[in-house]
Amino acid sequence: MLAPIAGKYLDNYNPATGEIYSFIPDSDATDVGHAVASAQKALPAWKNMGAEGRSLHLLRLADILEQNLERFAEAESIDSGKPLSLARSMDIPRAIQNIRFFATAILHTQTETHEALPTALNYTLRQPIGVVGCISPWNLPLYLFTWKIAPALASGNCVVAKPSELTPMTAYLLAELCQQANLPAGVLNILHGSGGKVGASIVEHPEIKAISFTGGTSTGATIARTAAPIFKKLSLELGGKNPVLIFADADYDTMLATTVRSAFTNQGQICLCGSRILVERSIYERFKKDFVREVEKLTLGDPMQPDTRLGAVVSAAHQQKILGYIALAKQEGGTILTGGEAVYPEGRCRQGWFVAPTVIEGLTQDCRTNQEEIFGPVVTIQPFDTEEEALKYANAVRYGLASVLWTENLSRTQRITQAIEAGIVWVNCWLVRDLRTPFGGVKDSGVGREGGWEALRFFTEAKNVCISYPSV
Ligand code: TXE
Repeated sequence: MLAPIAGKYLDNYNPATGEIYSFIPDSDATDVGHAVASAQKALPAWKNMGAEGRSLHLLRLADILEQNLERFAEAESIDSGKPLSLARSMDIPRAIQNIRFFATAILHTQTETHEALPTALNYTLRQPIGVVGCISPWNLPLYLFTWKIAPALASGNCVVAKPSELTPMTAYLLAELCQQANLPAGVLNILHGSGGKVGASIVEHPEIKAISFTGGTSTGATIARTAAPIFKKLSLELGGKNPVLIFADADYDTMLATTVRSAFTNQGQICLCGSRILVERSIYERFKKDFVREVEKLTLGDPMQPDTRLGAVVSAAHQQKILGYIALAKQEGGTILTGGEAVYPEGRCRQGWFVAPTVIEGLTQDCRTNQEEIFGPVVTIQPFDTEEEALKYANAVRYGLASVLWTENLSRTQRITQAIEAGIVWVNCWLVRDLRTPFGGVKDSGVGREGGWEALRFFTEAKNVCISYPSV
């Protein structure tokens, strides 16, 4: 592990206490240049090692990460403010699963042949792109970092990767594990620093041939502006403003418990959280009462405590952004049913950045609170009268990442799943993930798909080989 060439560092905060607890390299374009050179040097051997060799390396890394699960869960919780229980049960296990999934997927790939008798046989070679860039956000730090680097490496690319400067710790620790796993030097190059500096330099570098990015929609637009004229391959996973459609015939108890989770898991800081809850009018009042009661039962506080369900939000700036949206919701005529304020827990977390889980009603679909991504523990609830109206509200935003539908009616399920503008529709469930499925959004939620073969296809170039048959 190397120091940044310019010798500059950024502060890294613990969001639950508001204290600086480490420094991270403030890397720049020079560091990117070195990372690219080291990736290029490592590329031929890594590429030519074959799927089995790469698979063994990655499986070893996953095993070592599993042996370090508790240490990584603690590090993730301290760095991001999320409950330790969540990092232990979701973030780190999923990071291990990501690596194992792609390490084994590459052992089962197939490719196409197109036989054009009597003239020629075509077959498709899927070859690694070369050196690729992976840029990930702060909400699910190691989970999303590995979701990108695992398919990139498994496909035979060498990687220059950057975690968010807000949550760098587990990616830093992963570098240590890569050394323990004897991953060849230069195969994975992890750079730390700000998006505007080192992130932009990764996107601009002409020898980095593809970028896989997850983060905000406006950052995605900036990256696309840089990458498009140099024809860089892009996968963009951006924001969401996901609707939850609840019909009166839903399995009520399961729906209620799951809707609390889909609203507030990770303090609402998951791009898949359902932040616009649309409820059929005949059950609206009942839902409202029960939902608010359940939300008020959520324990908010020290992320290290085992019963904590909501921890801190990621930064002081993000806390202010969320509180700003709550103030805006009030100006727009919304009523705060519960929450609506910053919380200062007793004890060591008094100076931390916490926001009470907040439920708002009384807003129209077109107001900013219902249109813009808040990315915090804030949801709105709205009644609807007909299926058409529910669908109209669901689709009336610029985003189209995930959606959730609660109904027992099969015909309605088929109508809505066809018409809803989203990359993912969960019917009677939420965040049930199968890593083989395509993952991504439509409209301003992104371009391209991750997951399964989609990711392996993104990180390879297809080359058609056409061999003429001898004339007989
Ligand atoms: O994301 P950014 P931020 C949304 C959410 C959130 C907003 C902003 O609405 O409030 O995005 O969050 C790097 N060139 N999501 O500020 O800035 C940056 O360093 C290259 C949704 O954290 O997009 C980090 O590593 N890279 C989302 C990564 O991009 C740049 C999850 C994401 O940061 C860069 C997180 C640049 N010019 C936030 N600028 C989801 N869909 O999962 C920044 N970066």
